[in-house]
Amino acid sequence: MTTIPRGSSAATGSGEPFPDGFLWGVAASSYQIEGAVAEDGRGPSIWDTFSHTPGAVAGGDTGDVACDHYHRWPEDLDLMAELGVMSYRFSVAWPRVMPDGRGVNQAGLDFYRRLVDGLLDRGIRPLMTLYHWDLPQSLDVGDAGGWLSREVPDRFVDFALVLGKELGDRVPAITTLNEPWCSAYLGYASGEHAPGRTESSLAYRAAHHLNLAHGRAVSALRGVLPQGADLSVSLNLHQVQAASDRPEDRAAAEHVDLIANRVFLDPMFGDGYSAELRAGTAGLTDWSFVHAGDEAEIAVALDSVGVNFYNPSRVRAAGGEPGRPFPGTDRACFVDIPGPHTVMGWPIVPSALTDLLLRVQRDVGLPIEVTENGLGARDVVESGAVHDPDRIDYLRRHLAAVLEARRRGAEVRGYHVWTLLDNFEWAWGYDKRFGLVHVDFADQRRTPKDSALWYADVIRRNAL
Ligand code: GCO
Repeated sequence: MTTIPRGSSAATGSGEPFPDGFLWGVAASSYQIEGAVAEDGRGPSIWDTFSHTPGAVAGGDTGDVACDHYHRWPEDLDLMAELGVMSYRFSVAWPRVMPDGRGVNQAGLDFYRRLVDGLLDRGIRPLMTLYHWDLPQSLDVGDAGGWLSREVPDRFVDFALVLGKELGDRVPAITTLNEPWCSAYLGYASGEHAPGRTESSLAYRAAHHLNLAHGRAVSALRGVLPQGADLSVSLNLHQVQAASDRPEDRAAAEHVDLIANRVFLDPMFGDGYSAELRAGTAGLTDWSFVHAGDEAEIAVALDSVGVNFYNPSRVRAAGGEPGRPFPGTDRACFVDIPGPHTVMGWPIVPSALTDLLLRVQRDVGLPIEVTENGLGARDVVESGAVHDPDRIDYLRRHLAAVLEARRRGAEVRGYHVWTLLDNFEWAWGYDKRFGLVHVDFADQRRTPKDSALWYADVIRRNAL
């Protein structure tokens, strides 16, 4: 049993208060923490397949064991309770509940019922993510499988309804998709994520079917959830900057905003796929996979919106000096942003979070929760403690950015640190640690870092 050392707090705050009722949370996802990948009837996901593909993940790491959260969840929920966490954003492993994407595995469903009841027993609000990338492998067969298939949105509705009927009476908040941009563009254009496809044009078909799955699931859930259920989607919108004032660089930034952000925002919250988007991608796709009525099905009413943010992006027009292509297009390349960076190579620019939250307030106009924000580092345990001042500084500055966005009109009602436990960081494996709590993957020992003590103090005082 891990306990939070009493009395030791990383630092006293500046005193800037958050509003009464502000939701302080942590976020995680099934494949990154659960392990037990073949236990109690769980079937394989596309991430089981991908992580076992030689060369796909740093160090050959997989989610086979991860944080063993499938067995250790009571201890982990106790840790959250000790920190004073009020909201836990977790995701459901689709293949644990529906191993072949069609039949229900009651043992898998029972795990999530125990987890949810454990959260409620500890006074922690469950925020359930339906899809955090672990698509059942059985739904990704052949070249036109997975999110390229028009059948998968309906399988997703089946999955959403199983969870809605089983847990809808006790889970007050459900978010349909986590970062559909990653699923579509990293999964089908760059190949950095499962299923590892590398054709830019495929990303748009996948993005559309993810949008369709989202809209259809929300409509279906409305029919089985109690009044007052909060339905949302969690987006990692790019806060994208032009590398210069040159017209071609500004055009590249606008193009990236179109294909990476508005490809989701416009159909979900606006008026469908714009003529600008269709024209801007004419070289890659004809959008014939969008059927009559699809856009109306996607534009369903939501109750809130989740924003995942780590850093802004900066792009220039493609061509000229070499650079990392932006997934899904041959018209833009990433360029670096000068200044401090994390070990992930991500720039630290808290003001970009303020700008993004104000954009979401303007373009979406729903209550906002920051559903992910955190710092990856290479933390080490020294004499039973983990000193992570960089993470404390990162979190403090981004929470200050949330306060600034609130001051300027963004209705931000909650914030979730990514993440409670060091875990499987996708293609980076276990080398990059985002947790408030250090995990020794050799013996699963949990050690709260200084940032956990600092966060507990912020929660207690409801102030920076
Ligand atoms: C994401 C995912 C998380 C990551 C986290 C750190 O945003 O990519 O939702 O699963 O682990 O963001 O990269």
